[in-house]
Amino acid sequence: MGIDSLAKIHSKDGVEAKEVQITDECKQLLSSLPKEIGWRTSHLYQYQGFWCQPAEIQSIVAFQKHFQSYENDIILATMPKSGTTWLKALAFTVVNRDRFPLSNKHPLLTSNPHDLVPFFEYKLYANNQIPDLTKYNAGGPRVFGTHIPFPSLANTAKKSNCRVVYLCRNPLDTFISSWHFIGSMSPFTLEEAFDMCCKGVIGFGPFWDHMLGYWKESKENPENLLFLTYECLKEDTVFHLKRLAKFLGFPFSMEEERSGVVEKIVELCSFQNLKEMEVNKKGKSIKNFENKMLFRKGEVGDWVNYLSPKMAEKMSTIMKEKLCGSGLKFKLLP
Ligand code: PAP
Repeated sequence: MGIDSLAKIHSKDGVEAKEVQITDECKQLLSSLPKEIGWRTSHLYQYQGFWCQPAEIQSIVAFQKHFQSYENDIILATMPKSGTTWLKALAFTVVNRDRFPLSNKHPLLTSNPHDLVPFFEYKLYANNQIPDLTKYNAGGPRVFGTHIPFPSLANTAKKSNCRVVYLCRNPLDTFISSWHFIGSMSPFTLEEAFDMCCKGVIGFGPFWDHMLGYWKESKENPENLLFLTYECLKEDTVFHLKRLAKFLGFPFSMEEERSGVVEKIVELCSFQNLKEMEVNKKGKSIKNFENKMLFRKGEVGDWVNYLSPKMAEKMSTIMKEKLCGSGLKFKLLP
C-alpha cells in the first residue's frame, strides 16, 4: 500500500494511519498532482490550484459530481481557522430562529456548531459517500459549511442562486490559529511552517487565491455572495449580524430589534459563551479533534505573540502584492 493509500495523519506519537480509504480512482488523480510535505497528512496535493489533503480531494471530487443545489441553500465558506465555528453558530441561529427560538432548549446548548452545519468535505461527502440530503434541514433552508475555494464549488452551487457567505480572517492570525490547532502534529517548526504558508502551501491555500476567488465573486454578484471579515465581525458584531440576516433573507423585524433579539444572538454565539458550554468542552465534532480546540483565544492580533516583525512583514508584503488592485485589505491588529 502506497504512502498515501490511506489518509495518514501525523500524531504526537508519530504517524498513524486513520481509516479514510482512498479509492483507486482518487489515487490515480493524486499521482498526477504536484505534492509537498504536509502539516498533518504526509503530503498535500495541489488540486485545482489549492493545496489539500488526499481525503479532502476525494470528498471535493464527490461533492463536485453529486451535489445538487437548491435556490434557498446557504453555504458558509472560509479558509480553515478563520472563524468557521462562529459563522456557523450565527447563521444557524438566525435562519432557524422561528423553529428554534432563543431559550434554554436552543440546539447550540447541546450541539457544537459543526454538528448543526455540516461540512461538505469533512462530513457529507467524506469517505467517498454520497449523502441523502433530501430530509436534511427539512424546516428551513439547508445550511452547509465548506473550506472549498470558490472556483471549485460544485457548478450547481455556483449557478443555483443560492447564498454564499465568506468569512475572511487576516492570514497572520489564521496561520497562528492553524499552528495551535495542528502544529504539534506537524513535522515542521513554526518558522518552517510559516515559510511554506508564505509559498501558499497550507491547507486550502494559497490564502490570497482563496480570498480573491470569493472577493471577486462578491463584487460581481453581491446579491449571492456576502464577504465578511473576522476583524469587522469582532469589532461590531451587532451591525454585521444584521447585514448577515438581511442577506440570508431573514432580516430582523423592528420588534425583534427593539426587544434585543440581535444582541441575544450575539451573546449566545460569543466566543466566551460557546467556549464555556459543556458540549464544547468535550466531544469531537471534527474527526480527531476535541471540540475545545475550536475555542482558543478568539482575538484579533494574537499573532504578535508568536511571529517576529520580520515574519509579519514578509507575509504582509506578499499579501499586498497578491491583492494589489483588488481593494481587499486586512486589519492585522484590533
Ligand atoms: P475550523 O476551520 O477548524 O472550523 P475555525 O472555527 O474557522 O476553525 O477557527 C477557529 C478560530 O476561531 C479560533 O481562533 P484562535 O485560534 O485565534 O483563538 C477560535 O478561537 C475562533 N473562534 C471560535 N469561536 C469563536 C467565536 N464564537 N467568536 C470569535 N472567535 C471564535
